[in-house]
Amino acid sequence: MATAKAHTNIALVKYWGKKDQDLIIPQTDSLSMTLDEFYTTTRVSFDPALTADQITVNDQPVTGDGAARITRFLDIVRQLSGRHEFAHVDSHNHVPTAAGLASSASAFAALAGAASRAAGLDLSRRDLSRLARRGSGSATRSIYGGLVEWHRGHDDASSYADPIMEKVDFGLEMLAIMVSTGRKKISSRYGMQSSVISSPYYDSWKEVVESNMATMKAAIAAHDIQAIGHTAEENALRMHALTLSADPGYTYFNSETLSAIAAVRRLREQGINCYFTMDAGPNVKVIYDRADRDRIVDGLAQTFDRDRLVVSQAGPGIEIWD
Ligand code: 2P0
Repeated sequence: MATAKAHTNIALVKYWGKKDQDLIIPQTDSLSMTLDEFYTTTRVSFDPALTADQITVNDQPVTGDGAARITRFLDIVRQLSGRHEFAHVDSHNHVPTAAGLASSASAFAALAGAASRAAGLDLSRRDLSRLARRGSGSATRSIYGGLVEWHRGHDDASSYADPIMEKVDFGLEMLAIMVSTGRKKISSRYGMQSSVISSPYYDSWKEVVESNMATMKAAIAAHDIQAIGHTAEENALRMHALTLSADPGYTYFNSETLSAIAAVRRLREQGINCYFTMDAGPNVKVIYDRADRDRIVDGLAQTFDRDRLVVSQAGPGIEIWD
C-alpha cells in the first residue's frame, strides 16, 4: 500500500495540443506554477482477491469512462512492474467547495506516485513525471513544486518535467476567482485536438509558445512579476483564440469570465500590477505580487463575493509514503 499527495498547477505558458495522443506527447513546451491550496491525496493497494480495480473519489465509487481511464493508467503501472493484481484506489480532492477547479493534474500525479510505489517501483522524479504524463498531460508538471517546465520531447523518454524554481523566493502569488461550479461541456482532451486539427492559427501558436517560454524564463530569473503576468495573460488569450478559431468554434468563457477580466483590467488602470489567465473552464486566476494582495482582493470583492476569491502561494512537489 502507498499514499501520495500532489498539488495542482496553473500554466503560465499553456499546453494546448498533442503530437501523440496515445503517449500524450505535446506539440509544445509549457510552464506552470504548482499551487499550495489545491491538491489530491490518493491511496493505492494491490489486492489478489479483487476481480477488477475498485476506485473511489471523495468516498464515491467511480464507474464508467472515469474508471476505464484509471484502469488504463493502472495497466501501464502493472506492465512496468510486472504485477497482475487489481487495485483499490481511494482518492480525495482538496479543493474549496464550489471550486470547479478539480484538476486531472493533481489527480494523475498523485495516482502515479501512489500506484508506482504500491507496485514496488522506485521511480525517479523524472520518471514519475513521465508516468503521470500518461494519465494527463498537465499531471507531468505536478510532480514538482514551484515553477515547472514540461519539455515536449519527441517520445516517451524525452517528454518530462523539470523544476525551474522549486521554492519560489519572490512575491509571485495567484488568486482564483471561482466563477462557476458546473462541469465543462468540452473536455480539454477533445478541445485541444480539435484546435490542432482545425484552427488555421495552430502553427502560429507553436511560434507564440516558443517565444513566450523564453520570455517567461527570463522574467522568472529576473523575479519580474510584471513581465511574468503580462506574458501569461498574452499566452492565455492566444490559447483561447485556438478554441474560437476551431471548426466548430467554441469558448470556455462565460459572462462572469468577462466580468472578471474587466475587474482585473480596472485594477490595472488604477496602477495595480495584476494579470489574468484562464484554463479549460470559466474560472479566472489572477497573477500578482503578494505585496499588492489586499488591494487586489478588496478591488475584486466589489464584483465577486469574498468567499469566491481563493489566494494561493506556490506549492510543493509530490510526497509519497507507505
Ligand atoms: C495547461 N490545460 O497547460 C492547459 C491549459 C488546460 C488549459 O493541460 O488530455 O487535462 O489529459 O493531456 O492536461 C488541461 O489538459 O489534458 C490542460 P490531457 P489536460 O494546463
